[in-house]
Amino acid sequence: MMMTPFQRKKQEHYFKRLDADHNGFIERADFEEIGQRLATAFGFAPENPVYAQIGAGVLRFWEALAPADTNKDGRISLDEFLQLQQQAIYDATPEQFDAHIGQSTRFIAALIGGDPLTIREWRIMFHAYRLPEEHADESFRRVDTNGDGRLSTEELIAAVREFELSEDPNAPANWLWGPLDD
Ligand SMILES: [Ca+2]
Ligand SMILES: [Ca+2]
Ligand SMILES: [Ca+2]
Repeated sequence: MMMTPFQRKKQEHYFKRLDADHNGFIERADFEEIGQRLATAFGFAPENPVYAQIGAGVLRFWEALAPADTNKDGRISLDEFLQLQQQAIYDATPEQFDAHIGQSTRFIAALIGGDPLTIREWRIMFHAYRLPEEHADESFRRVDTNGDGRLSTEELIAAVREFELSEDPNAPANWLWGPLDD
């Protein structure tokens, strides 16, 4: 199924969030920067081996996205990204979709703090990804659907699913990466 205009808007929003240096392309450098910010925010100095481990973990996201670079210029344009998301999400069978979001969500949760995540870890994630930090708490509150002050991986997977698929302009998970309209 072709992604709807609202789904496309959310994918464009997500693309802009991943483009950490805001040059209009997702590149390896964006993920290097996210890894450095994440390791620093967790209090690791560059000489600590954990710093490099975190960086390598974040780079796995880049490696997973790299096949989207169909014109092989070493960076992913918005069009290339939308094409990848169309295939991975909207053309996928429900089983393929679940495997795709389950794997990537578990991986990111493990990287930023495990299961469940605390609000402190969520704020660090917002900082590392250059998401609007003033909205981290509100995003956490909306995605923490059972309101226990912790984000389980299950809640996070449900939020990613809602972000990718929902047509509801008021869906809580529209706030996953901060408000859509900023
Ligand atoms: Ca970039
Ligand atoms: Ca490209
Ligand atoms: Ca919860």
